[in-house]
Amino acid sequence: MALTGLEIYKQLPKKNCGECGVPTCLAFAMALASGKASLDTCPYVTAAAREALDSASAPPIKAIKFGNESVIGDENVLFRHDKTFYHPTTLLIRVSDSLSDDELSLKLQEIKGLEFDRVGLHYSIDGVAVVHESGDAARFEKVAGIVAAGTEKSLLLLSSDPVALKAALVPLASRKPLIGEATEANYEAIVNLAKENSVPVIIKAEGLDALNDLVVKAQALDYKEFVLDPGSRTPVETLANLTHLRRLAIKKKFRPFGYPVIAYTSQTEPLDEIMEGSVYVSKYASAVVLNTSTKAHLLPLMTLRQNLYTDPQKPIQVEPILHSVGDVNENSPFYITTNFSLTYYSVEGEVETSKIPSYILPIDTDGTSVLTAYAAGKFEPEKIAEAMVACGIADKVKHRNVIIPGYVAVISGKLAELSGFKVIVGPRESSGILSFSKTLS
Ligand code: B12
Repeated sequence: MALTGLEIYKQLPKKNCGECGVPTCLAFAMALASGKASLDTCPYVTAAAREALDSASAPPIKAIKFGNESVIGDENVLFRHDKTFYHPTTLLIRVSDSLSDDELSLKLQEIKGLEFDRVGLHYSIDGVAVVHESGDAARFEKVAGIVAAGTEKSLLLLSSDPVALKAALVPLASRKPLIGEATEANYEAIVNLAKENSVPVIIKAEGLDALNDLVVKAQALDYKEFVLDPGSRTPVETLANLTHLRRLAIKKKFRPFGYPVIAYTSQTEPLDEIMEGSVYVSKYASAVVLNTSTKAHLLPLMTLRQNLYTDPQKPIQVEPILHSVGDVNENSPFYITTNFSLTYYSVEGEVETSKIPSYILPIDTDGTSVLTAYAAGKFEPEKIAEAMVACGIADKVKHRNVIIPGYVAVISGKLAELSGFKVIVGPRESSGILSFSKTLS
């Protein structure tokens, strides 16, 4: 359980020096208890007090790092609107060691192709989970080696046989894979294997009570790089467990559950599987292992993930400079929009579809949509006219036409006056740009 402010205060030096940025040790203790301060800012805390206060100052969910820059956990809130989410769910594709060499090579090829660009961001799968199902330790080791050679992504090596797991892990230890799974039956061997190789390990038990008991026993081995698996494999049970685990970790600061959680999809139909994966990405899996490696299935899941893990207070933006679409020339149409990525790429996509090489100038509206920016005074004719001069459009085109979004038709008169350009009011929705573009010329 989390310590109260007064319990923390008892451990502090009580100098009231203010060097932590808070005037008194009591106020500092209260800030620590509510997770708003870090113990590191107290220059006089003793080692003994630090040890005692560890649970109060540690984040509610430990950050676990593995593989190729995968970081999971370290979340502080239940809902994104409470603050923000930090570490997007790591998505791993399951590869069984029962696949033949040909099937394996096809699967790896498919995984390699899982790269997407959307709204100016690059999406990709984070890792591959090699699952020991063949019953043959040598095959598991071989498949793990082939997968490691075939991808630079993060690795998860999954076997409940400590001997097989060791054989696969040792040659790949420098890749820092996540390993699993430590169960009641094998946890000493597997947690110690993880500890010897400094890799994180999955602790798996059926249900939350058993998981709590096993985590406590595993922690007694003096290792804490854990990822939790509550054992459920149906969507309803998994969702319930993920929700309980996240609530207990964040709301109750229940330390045995202060680790990231992994979930495995169970549905065999790809679209059902993606729906299931979407549930786990939304609430509250830190990592999800999926069967499908088909691009069309995974893109919606990655889009959902990107939406959830985007801080709405910091919208994704494009650079507010003159952009060229296609092989522009002095007759190219000139469009104005905002630098909110979603807005810009909606417009850019349609302009590209029109196949008319065009200029687009996104105005710096702090990444807000057309009407949000207009309502907030960030899409004013004065600002647009200034940006038009700054980007030098008058030297790039011989016409003097500027196309503005239909939603802000109201600014056309003032913009024409300030810029000296003829203002053409475009359609309200970007989907109208294709037919609108045919009326130009
Ligand atoms: Co707001 N907000 N909002 N908002 N918000 C809305 C825009 C709206 C319409 C809600 C309403 O009252 N009905 C009003 C604006 C009213 C008006 O002026 N008519 C509104 C208001 C009033 C505000 C606030 C001023 C409220 C307040 O504080 N009093 C604040 C301002 C914040 C600030 O910066 N100070 C505000 C705040 C917000 C938040 C919560 C922060 C988010 C902002 C997210 C963001 O912009 N990054 C927000 C949202 C999400 C919205 C909402 C729900 C959606 C906006 C959006 O993302 N649209 C709208 C309501 C709605 O539209 N349903 C209200 C999607 C993008 C892609 O649309 O930029 O318009 P878009 O682009 C489309 C078209 O315009 C067109 O293509 C795109 C696709 O069709 N297009 C074209 C774009 N560029 C171009 C260029 C050309 C040449 C052409 C032809 C077409």
